Amino acid sequence: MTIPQHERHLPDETDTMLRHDWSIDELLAILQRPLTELVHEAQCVHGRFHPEGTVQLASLLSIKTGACPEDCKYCPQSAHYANETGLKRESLMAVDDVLEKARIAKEAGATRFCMGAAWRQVRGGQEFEQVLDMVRGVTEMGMEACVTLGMLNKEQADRLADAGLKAYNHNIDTSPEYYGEIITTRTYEDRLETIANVRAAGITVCSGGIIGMGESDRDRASMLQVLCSMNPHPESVPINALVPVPGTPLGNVKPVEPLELVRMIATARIAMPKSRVRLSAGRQGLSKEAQILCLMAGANSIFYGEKLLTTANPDTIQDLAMIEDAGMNILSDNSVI
Ligand code: SAM
Ligand code: DTB
Ligand code: SF4
Repeated sequence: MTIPQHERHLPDETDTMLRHDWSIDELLAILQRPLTELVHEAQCVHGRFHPEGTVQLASLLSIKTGACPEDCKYCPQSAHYANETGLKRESLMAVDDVLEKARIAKEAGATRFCMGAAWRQVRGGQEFEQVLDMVRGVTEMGMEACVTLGMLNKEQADRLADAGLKAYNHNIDTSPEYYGEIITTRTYEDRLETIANVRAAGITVCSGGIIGMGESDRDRASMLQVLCSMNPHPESVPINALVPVPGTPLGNVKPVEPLELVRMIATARIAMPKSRVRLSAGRQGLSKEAQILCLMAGANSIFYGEKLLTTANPDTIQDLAMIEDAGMNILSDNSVI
């Protein structure tokens, strides 16, 4: 049997066309180009590297909710803001319940199933064994399994790889310069180390960030610079627009202007041509037309299903109609990326 290229994690000839030495200034200049020029260039890059024009549908499930010891200012799951957000904490879900949700997501058309736990880090023991069973179950169903569990050491990454994990999501969230304004309980270095452990285990990397937290354009360019200096580039790059959740320190922040999201996606597409750029949190606040503009600017994946982790996402019927209106095809076979 021929193993698809991306399964082998081997470079192919297009890798020599990828750059890992973009400067912040170069990326900032791209981000600030006249919009139509920027989108045009992103479309050209997208067409060259993704001629199939597919959109990947990734469903999300919060398998352990709330009571997280970290203080990420955007996050409704942090224990630091629990009194204000009123979010109900829930312990780790049973494996069968998770697999039932995965089956429903698959029936609805998802090809990736991403399970998120509000942990600072993975700890060994029964709960981790349960997560490994979830990964095995989702993989056996023929979906790509992705998890996001906080920090991870090498040994844990190896065990997840052995269980069949396709991708690990660990976002850098923002620029190194702005990071201290948003999170104080773990460092940027900690994040990069987890990502390196994931990569070393042969699991694909899903890493991106959030816009709309009060950062500057330069911070956005700097965040992209960190991502595209990784070699290889992260296979998936989620670009989230902040969902301002009442009770979190960023709960009153004005939602990001949709065209800023378009610019961020287009710049990510140009800097990381082969990656799947995911139009992630924040779609509830976007019109269908703004979302289609994001797809035209190079996004080729969305979170699919009525819920993200704790907040709402557009309904599936609406999303399928949007993709059809955009004239794109839904990725139905994970061997094509
Ligand atoms: N605890 C794990 C961690 O932080 O790595 C995994 C779950 S955490 C919720 C995953 C990512 O979701 C965060 O890194 C952040 O980028 C994104 N996120 C969380 N809350 C968000 C919000 N209100 N708006 C946009 N993105 C958000
Ligand atoms: C990512 O970049 N965004 C997702 C996923 N990775 C885990 C999470 C978005 C969370 C939005 C807020 C919530 O629903 O709690
Ligand atoms: Fe915890 Fe992750 Fe939320 Fe930060 S983003 S508070 S680590 S669940």
